[in-house]
Amino acid sequence: MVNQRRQALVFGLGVLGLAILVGVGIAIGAGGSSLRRPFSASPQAPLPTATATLSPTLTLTPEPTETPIPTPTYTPVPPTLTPPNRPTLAPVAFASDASADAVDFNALVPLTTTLAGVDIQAAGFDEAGHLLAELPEELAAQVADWAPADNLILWMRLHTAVPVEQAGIVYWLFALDTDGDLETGRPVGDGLINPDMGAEVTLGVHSNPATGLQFEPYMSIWDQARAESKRYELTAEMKFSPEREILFLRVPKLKLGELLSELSNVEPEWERTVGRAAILFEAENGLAVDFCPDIPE
Ligand SMILES: [Ca+2]
Ligand SMILES: [Ca+2]
Repeated sequence: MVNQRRQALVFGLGVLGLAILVGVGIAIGAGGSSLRRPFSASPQAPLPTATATLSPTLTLTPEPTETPIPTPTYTPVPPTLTPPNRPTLAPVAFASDASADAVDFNALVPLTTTLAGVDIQAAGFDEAGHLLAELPEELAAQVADWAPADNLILWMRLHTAVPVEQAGIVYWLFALDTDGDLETGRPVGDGLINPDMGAEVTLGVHSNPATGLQFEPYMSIWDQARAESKRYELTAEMKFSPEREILFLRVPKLKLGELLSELSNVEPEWERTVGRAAILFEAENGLAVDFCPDIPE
């Protein structure tokens, strides 16, 4: 009984649904045909376009993975232990001389003097008397304008500065055996300054207040034919260090070589040259001399 009623209800509902569907279908068909007006004379308002409003798509960009920033690692640079490739300059070993060691020129006994600027402290020879090929670096800067290739540059350093004016006669001088040969030049032992060398030339600076001379360059060359030393004029230049404790002397090698060849019959070899610096001066007690290197006893 119940089932019959349910079936009847279902059937009734089905018929009703079908009737509604047919009605709607007819209505839609009529409406559709009424919209088609291709030759309409009057402008038509544009049909509203059914625009589907789309929700913007939210695109989720994945969070970038945070890559850890690498910590820079600093490799410590070890200090350079090897010095740059520079030629090491060998210290120039020049001859040094004691202070207050001047001797009486005739008696060769120690002599005290209070004069300034007449006591050698060092000179441009080694202890054996070989002429140094180069000046010590700190001295070379003071005669940087003297071309060493063209000039013979001699120097001596003093324990006390040279006064602007000398009280008595002074010779600051250098004697040179320019070929390092004992058999040539002024004979060995002929002078006090050359007991161990055959010197061809003596050059230096001379002061004599009595005659008005102050620091006059001079030169004596051994004249082989006459067996005597002879004064020659030659362009020589003298210079003091700013403190007047170093005396520099310059003479052109070429011109000196020509004179030595002509007068001494010697061809100078500067790398074989030996020599000695000396100061001959008028002390309170008489004529005195200081040598560097010292003369052998
Ligand atoms: Ca001395
Ligand atoms: Ca000689």
